[in-house]
Amino acid sequence: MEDLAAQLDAAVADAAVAVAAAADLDALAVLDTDLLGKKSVVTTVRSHLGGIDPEGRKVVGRRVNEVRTEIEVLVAARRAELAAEARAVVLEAERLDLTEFDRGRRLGHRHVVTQTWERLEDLFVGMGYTVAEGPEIEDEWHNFGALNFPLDHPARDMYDTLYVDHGEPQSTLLRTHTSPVQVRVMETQEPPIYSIMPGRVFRSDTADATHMPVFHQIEGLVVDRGITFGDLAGTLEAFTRAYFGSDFTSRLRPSYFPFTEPSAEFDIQRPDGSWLELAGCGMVHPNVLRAGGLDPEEWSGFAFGFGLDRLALMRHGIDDLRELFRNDHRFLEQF
Ligand code: 2NM
Repeated sequence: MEDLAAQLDAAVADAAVAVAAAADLDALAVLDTDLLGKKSVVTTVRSHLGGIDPEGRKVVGRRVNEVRTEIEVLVAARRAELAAEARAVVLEAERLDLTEFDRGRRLGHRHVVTQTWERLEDLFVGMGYTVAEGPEIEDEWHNFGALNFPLDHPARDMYDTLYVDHGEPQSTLLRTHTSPVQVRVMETQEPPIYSIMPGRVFRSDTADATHMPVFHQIEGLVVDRGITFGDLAGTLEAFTRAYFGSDFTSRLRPSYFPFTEPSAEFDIQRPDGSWLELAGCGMVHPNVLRAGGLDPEEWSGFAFGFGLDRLALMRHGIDDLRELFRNDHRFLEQF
């Protein structure tokens, strides 16, 4: 009996050393079996209990249970310790470097093209214009026919049109300009019309510093009684001073568009005296008024079209259009 008690005491002491030395959870699992399983001291001592007197059996039996519990506690404590270490290793290995995104949790802001878009809207709304929008997928009539591009007219080749596989061949397309919205406004609204049409347009162009297959335009349309070329020039001059500042001025140069007659290019002059081509414009062609359901004897009007992206580039001195659409926030956050 003495002997069994000594064996049990030694078993606890040995267990404490072995458990502390267990290097990982696998080693600890093996040790758990050695210390408490079928071949362990605890189990062996218990199997000898039958051979001792009832009084001694009670004492040694109680001691067996105590030792068993002590060893279980040792193993459980070491298991918790090793599990915490293993978890710390995993967490460290899975750590993500998020410092690039943690610059004071600043709010995002609108894209530089959106800012330009909204600024132009504000400016024209301030001059009494309404804002109109229309579909990006158009029919051939609204994009070309109604705008005085007869079928097979070479001017259609000025645009690298992206056609949509729907209906008759070449009957459905991604709008190449926002002008079809102007036709839709004439169809649905009685003059006087003072509207701008901002939007996304599409051409089958290869991206380079000055072209993108998807870009943005803002066009304007005025139709009223007695509208003249002087009204067009005055409106664009007022726009120039409001948008760029009173140290800028503008001029019109003769040009050609199928939907306007006469047609002109609109240039602005910077304070340093240099000229920059900014937009196309003209008096709405009588055929276009008729296509919109208006009588050219009663109504006249002017229209103009700006490239929105170009205005954004100019304003910030950016020299490559592609930069705007790379979605690199380190670039875009500058504006
Ligand atoms: C431009 C240049 C010149 C224009 C004309 C019309 C409409 F529908 F009234 F005929 N819409 N847009 C126009 C005229 C657009 O963009 C460079």
